[in-house]
Amino acid sequence: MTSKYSFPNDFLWGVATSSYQIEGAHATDGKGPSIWDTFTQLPGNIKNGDTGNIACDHYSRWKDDVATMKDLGVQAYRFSISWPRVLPTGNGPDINEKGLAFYDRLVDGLLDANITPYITLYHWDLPQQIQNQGGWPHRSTVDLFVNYADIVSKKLGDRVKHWITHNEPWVVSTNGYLNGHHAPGHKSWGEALSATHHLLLSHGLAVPVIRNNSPNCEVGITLNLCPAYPASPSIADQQATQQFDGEFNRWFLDPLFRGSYPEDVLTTHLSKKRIMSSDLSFIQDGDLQKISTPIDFLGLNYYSRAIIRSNEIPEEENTPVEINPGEQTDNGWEIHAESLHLLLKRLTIEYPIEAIYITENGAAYNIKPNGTSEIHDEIRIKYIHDHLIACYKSLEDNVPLRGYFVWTLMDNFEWAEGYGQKFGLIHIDDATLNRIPKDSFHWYQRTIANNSLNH
Ligand code: IFM
Repeated sequence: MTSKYSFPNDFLWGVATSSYQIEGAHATDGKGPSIWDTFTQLPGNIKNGDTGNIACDHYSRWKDDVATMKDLGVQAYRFSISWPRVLPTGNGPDINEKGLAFYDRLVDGLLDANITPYITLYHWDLPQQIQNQGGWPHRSTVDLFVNYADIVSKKLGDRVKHWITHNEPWVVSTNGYLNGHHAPGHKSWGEALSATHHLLLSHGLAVPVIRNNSPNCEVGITLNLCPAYPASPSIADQQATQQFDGEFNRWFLDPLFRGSYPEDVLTTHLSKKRIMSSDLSFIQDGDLQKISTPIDFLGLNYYSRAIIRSNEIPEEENTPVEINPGEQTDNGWEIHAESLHLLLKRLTIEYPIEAIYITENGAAYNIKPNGTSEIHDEIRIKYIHDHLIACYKSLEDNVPLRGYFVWTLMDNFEWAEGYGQKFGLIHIDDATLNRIPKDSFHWYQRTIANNSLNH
């Protein structure tokens, strides 16, 4: 690093997307239904009744999108594979060759454009048929995922050398099986905890399979982590913060990097009767060893921190709140870049993590074109700029941070929020699906070209 905010020469700049959020269904090419196809059809689940049926139509427009990424100058593109596009019922050997061919062409197109593919195998679009058989709370889904990982890595592993098994297992289990905000919309502690375990187990079992099919590759998993701070110094707030950290962060980090679930969280689940100890039989002998199979990197998705106020503060401890949330993005997430720096340091101190990529970071700002074909989103530029400073400081602190992927390339289907929340560097015209690069696109382009924030 030579001048202030110049990044190391091998620092990787990228953008990220996911299949259901951008591709569009194109079911006539053989894709089977996913749980999101089902969930979005049910009235009331998604704002404005939006669906991913068309999304950004990336499935048809991928060549133009790759050309745009080349123009942006990114060295890497993180995208996900739609499991039911490859295996319509979720199970092999019933492969949809047209679906697999789509990703084959995309990988070749990226490599021709000098963009390294980073593939996420599971970004939430579970084949509906697997959900019909019980979904992630059922152990049978583990083997089905490993089989799917095997098929995809066999086909693409000669060219793809960076693999992410799962995206944000916390969201899959919590939003999918505990609070019902996401597909399949269930509400059960028992299901949520067993889903988490099976997601992690399927990750651990897929790692050696992918390595075998893709010589000299890197394999990791992406977690969304959220640093937590007590709103006041009261004991109750500190305990609630420890509990939040346990459920949100350590429940995933500990099994992956230490081979055990955090005892304090298990005790809380049992004492609050969220689950009975007999129900924990989904954790079988040897599972944690498999889950903690060493990996090459951790993918970190960072957006915000949490400020925790206990709802059980005893009268004598009624300490006034000392930390209040600061400015927020348009979806109400507090902007706190320094927490990313502190989180990165904590990860390297507390866990044996070889390398980290920021696999997602970005902001929802719902700015529309102003009548011209320009979108002035300085606030997104500031958000990304400040988080890159946090990355820079982390590199100075010797965090093994290898790269940064903006979430996201283009405005897309933001799950239960529909198309209302816009995280993209590129605006998509609702009527024509034409792509319009925002000011943040041009700013990121200069940042990559200079490998630096000094421009
Ligand atoms: O859009 C999502 C993405 O699919 C997973 N991480 C968070 C993003 C913003 O909510």
